[in-house]
Amino acid sequence: SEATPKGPFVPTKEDYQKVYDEIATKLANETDYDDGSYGPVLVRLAWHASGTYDKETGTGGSNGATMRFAPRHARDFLEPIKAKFPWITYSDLWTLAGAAAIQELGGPTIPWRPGREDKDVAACTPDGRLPDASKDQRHIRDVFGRMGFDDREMVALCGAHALGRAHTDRSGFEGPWDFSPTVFTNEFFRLLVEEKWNQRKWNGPTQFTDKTTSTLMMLPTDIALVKDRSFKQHVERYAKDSDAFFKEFSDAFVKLLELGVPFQSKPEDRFVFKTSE
Ligand code: CCH
Repeated sequence: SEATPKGPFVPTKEDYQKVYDEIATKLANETDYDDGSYGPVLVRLAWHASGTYDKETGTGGSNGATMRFAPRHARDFLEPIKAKFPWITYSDLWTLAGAAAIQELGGPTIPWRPGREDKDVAACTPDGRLPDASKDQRHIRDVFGRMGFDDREMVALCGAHALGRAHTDRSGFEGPWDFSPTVFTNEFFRLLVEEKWNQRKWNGPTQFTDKTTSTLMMLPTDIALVKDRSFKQHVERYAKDSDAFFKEFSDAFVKLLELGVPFQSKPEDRFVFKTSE
C-alpha cells in the first residue's frame, strides 16, 4: 500500500516541554560547576543572545542566533540537547534554556514561544551593543533604551544578578552578588539597599564589596541603580516586595527574549512550561 506522505515535522507544545524537561534534568544532574548549577550561565546566554536588539533599525535580538559562538560553558551544556532535538533552532534553544533556568532556579514562570530562525554569520550585529559594567546610569539607559525598555524594566532585568557570579578570566570582575547564587530571589535588591558597599581594594577593575562579609560584589553598573533617583525607587520597591519583582521580571524577560523576532504566533499562544518537581 501507498505510504502516507509526511509533511515537515511541526513540533507542538509537548515537544518543547520535552526539551524543557531535558534541560531541567541536566541542570539537576550536573552540579559540578561553579556554585552547583549551570542555570546562571544559561540565563546570561539568553540575555546576551537577545540584548543586541536595536529598536530603530530592528536589527539584533535573539532571532538568527547570530551570536554564533555561545560562551563555551553554555554551548557544551546545550550541544547534547540540540543533538537530541535537532529540529529546534539554536536561537529558540538558547532562549528556551534561559526561561527554563529561571523557572528551575525558583524564579517566576517565563511564558515562551518558538519562531526564531538561525541565520548566516553575515547577519551578525556589530560588537559593543551589550552593556559595559564599568559605566554608569547614563550608559544603562542608553543601552536598554535602545532595546525599548523603560526605567522600571531595566531595574527588574538587572535583578537577574541574584544569580551566578563574575569570573576574573571572563570579565575581569570577581565574585557573587549574594549568598544564594543558584536561587532566583530579590536578594540582589535587598543587599543593594541594606548593605554598605565599599570599593574593593585590589588590582582588578573597579568593583564594590559588602562591608559585613567582604565576600559579595557589585559592579559599577549595579551601584548606579541606587545612585539614580528613578532607578532607586524600583530597587527599593523590589527589595521589599518579592512578588512585584517576580512579576515584573517575568514580563521584562519575556519581552527581552522576543525582541526583533518575527513571530507567526500571537502573545496569547505562548507556552507555560511545567517546572520539574
Ligand atoms: Fe549580567 N553580568 N550584566 N545581566 N549576568 C555578568 C554576569 C551575569 C552586566 C554585566 C555582567 C544583565 C545585565 C547586566 C547575568 C544576567 C544578566 C558579569 C560577569 C558581568 C560583567 C561575567 C563573568 O565574569 O562571568 C551589565 C553591565 C548589565 C547591565 O547593565 C541582565 C539584564 C541579565 C539577565 C536578565 C547572569 C545570570 C550572570 C552570571 C553568569 C555566571 O556565569 O554565573
